[in-house]
Amino acid sequence: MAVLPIVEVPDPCLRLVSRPVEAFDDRLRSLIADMTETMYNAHGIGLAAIQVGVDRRVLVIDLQEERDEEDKPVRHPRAYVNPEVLEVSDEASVYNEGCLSIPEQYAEVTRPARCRVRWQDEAGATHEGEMDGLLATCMQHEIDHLNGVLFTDHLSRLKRDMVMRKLTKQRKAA
Ligand code: GNR
Ligand code: NI
Repeated sequence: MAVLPIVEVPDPCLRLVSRPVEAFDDRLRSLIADMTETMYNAHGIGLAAIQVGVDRRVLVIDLQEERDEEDKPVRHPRAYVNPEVLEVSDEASVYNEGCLSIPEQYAEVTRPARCRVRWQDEAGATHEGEMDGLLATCMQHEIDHLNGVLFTDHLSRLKRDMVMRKLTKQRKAA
């Protein structure tokens, strides 16, 4: 397992449409292991392969909502290969989103509150499930990455410009 460097804006690779996974082999499992380690190391709750420079339709999610006796997050990493949104709710929800590729910037994004998703696991078996709450938000954020879309694309031009200006300012200060 390895912590991989995370690609940040304005790297053009974040705008690529990732390609489906065809081979469910050791290389895929090694990519998933590295992505999982990279996500935890960066204190993220999700990560898409393109964020480590790999244009394949793979993502990992672990909301880490559960805590142990020492108040440390309990880990339940899940990998989603070739995920597809089948259906979304009319009801929307708003969440203050962040992205490891747009470091330390946050903004409220409105998305469908629930979604029905089909995906494959690392062995190629197909699963389907209804998601809500933070999982639905995170899943839609990650699937957006597979299509070259960032959370800032859901904001008004004014708010998007504000986020990008703050990022530039913060990078100059660092
Ligand atoms: O760590 C992350 N937190 C987060 C918070 C709200 C909505 C989405 C996310 S995903 C983000 C990690 C990331 O950039 N995944 O692509
Ligand atoms: Ni992101």
